[in-house]
Amino acid sequence: MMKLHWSPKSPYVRKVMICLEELNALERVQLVRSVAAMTKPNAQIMIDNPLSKIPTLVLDDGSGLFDSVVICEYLNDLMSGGLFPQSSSQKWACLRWHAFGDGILDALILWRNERERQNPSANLINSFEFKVLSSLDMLECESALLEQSNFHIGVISIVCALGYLDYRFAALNWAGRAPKLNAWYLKIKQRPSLSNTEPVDG
Ligand SMILES: N[C@@H](CCC(=O)N[C@@H](CS)C(=O)NCC(=O)O)C(=O)O
Repeated sequence: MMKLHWSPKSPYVRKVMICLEELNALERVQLVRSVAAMTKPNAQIMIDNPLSKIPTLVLDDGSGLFDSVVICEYLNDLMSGGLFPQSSSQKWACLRWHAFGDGILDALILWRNERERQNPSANLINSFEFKVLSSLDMLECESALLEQSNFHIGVISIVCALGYLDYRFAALNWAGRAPKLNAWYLKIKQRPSLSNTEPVDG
């Protein structure tokens, strides 16, 4: 049985959980609640991943696989899934959205770390906000394309970024800024793999 260093709060872990559910592979993985914080390296995670990040997947042979980008593709291959389209007509749009969603998440995680410090840098906070709002503006322009898209890892990553905005940045009111994107999101978030994995405290 594989083992996943897991948390119900992490948007990157959520990508993996969505893939597992979409691929009908949930029962192949044992979830291990692991706390990962940038300032507190976790010895248990580091046995499997010296970078102390989640998600980390421990394979049946004991080796640790990371990060979420690699784990999701590994699971898709293992289960012969369709979450990583191969035809070039879909592949690059998919991988671009995958990088885009993950990139928004990277900015949000750094933003949250900064705002929780004692003397946050206004420069950094303003820069993260500017990048995230600009990303939302671009996604708003792409909402018709998202609407037409097959369900794949690119869509999963964008949904995880929007879900994390709802969870940790509610005051930003992203939905008010990007109404077409929000209309798409409200529909797609009802898909069981997405509604079952919304971030929660715990
Ligand atoms: N690029 C990584 C990012 C993973 C990541 O940053 N996870 C956070 C939790 S949401 C973490 O483990 N942070 C602990 C740390 O950075 O030390 C991925 O896609 O898996």
